[in-house]
Amino acid sequence: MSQALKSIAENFRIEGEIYSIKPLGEGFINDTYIVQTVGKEASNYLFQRKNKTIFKDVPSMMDNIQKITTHLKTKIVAGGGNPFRETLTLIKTHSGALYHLDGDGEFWTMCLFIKDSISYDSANTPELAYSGGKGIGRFQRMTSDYKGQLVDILPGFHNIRFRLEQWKDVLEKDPVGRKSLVKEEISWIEDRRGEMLKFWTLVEEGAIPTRVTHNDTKINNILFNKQGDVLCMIDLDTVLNSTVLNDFGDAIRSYTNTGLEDDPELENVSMNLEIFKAYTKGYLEEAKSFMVQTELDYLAFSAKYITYEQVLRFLMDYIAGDTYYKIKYPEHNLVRTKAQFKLLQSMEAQFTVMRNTVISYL
Ligand code: ADP
Ligand code: GN1
Ligand code: MG
Repeated sequence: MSQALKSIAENFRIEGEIYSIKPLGEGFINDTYIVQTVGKEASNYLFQRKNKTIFKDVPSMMDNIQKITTHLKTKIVAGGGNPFRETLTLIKTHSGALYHLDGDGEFWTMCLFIKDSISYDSANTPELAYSGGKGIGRFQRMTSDYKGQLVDILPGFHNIRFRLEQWKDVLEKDPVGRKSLVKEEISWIEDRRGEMLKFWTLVEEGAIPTRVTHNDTKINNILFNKQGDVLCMIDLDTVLNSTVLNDFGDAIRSYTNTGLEDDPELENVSMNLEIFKAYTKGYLEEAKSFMVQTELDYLAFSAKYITYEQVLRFLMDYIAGDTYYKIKYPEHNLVRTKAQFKLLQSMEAQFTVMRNTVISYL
């Protein structure tokens, strides 16, 4: 175990003696560890070095998380649930802060590790997808009456107008000379910009309302118990006010993919309609009570929107020289781009059925 990591972890109010710190998870952004302790109150903790290049205001991010988890805990307790399993519990430092700033200017945070929980990298069964749909639907329903302010810690995160401005900039700069290698991929973005901007205009004009949203609902950001029922949403770094449709769309992008997000074998990738149906059913059972008609009208479209956005973000990072996402090999962002585009095409081919599925669950 690294003594440097141990001495940082000891700044937090943990129970027991630290005996191990190990890397955890497949996240692309933060560095994540599990801290295990021994002793009378032995426990496990999730310990993270936040990516300060991406999260430019970690203190506000942690305040957002504390506000939302506190709101959720009140509701969970009122409903007879377990507030330490059904949402995250942040662990403060000895001085009462929600993060520790180390000598190198890095931000560290900690929360309780929820024992006997499972996260998946793919949704293998409709039952799991149904449960996941209920999970984000419940998270959104329970936060739909939140009256406090959240800081917009990632301005323009799922705003395609903003993303297309970044895109223009990257294409103009072409910093590593990759633009000429991806002419066809660039046309995928350009061909669809109109319909994507039309959707976002509805959000800008308020026809689609903004609410508390998670903004990173891929399947490994939700915990299940061993029976396959949902426990809670995790990875709350991106909680902010946006449209709930992005949460639905991002989950569909992740759950329904028959291949991997970065599958090099494109024939593996497609949208599994059975998984889509199950997720949508679970989601709407929890969420339709607070949604307005325009949200319901665009629910199926949101899957295409977020998948398009992901194609754009991966391709943009490839052209930019791989500055945002962690990569495992040089062409990784291009492989991700192609796999996500294949998924988008599969959604486009099945879009009528997707819309009819939504209508059938209303
Ligand atoms: P990243 O930002 O790197 O994606 P996450 O917060 O999603 O980090 O954590 C990475 C993985 O660690 C998750 O996919 C999940 O498997 C596990 N995990 C995260 N938080 C908890 C928790 N509180 N309890 C149990 N497991 C967790
Ligand atoms: C990132 O942190 P992680 O791995 O859960 C990214 C998401 C992307 C996702 C693609 C803050 O999520 O927006 O959809 O990768 N998070 C951030 O897998 O950019
Ligand atoms: Mg994560």
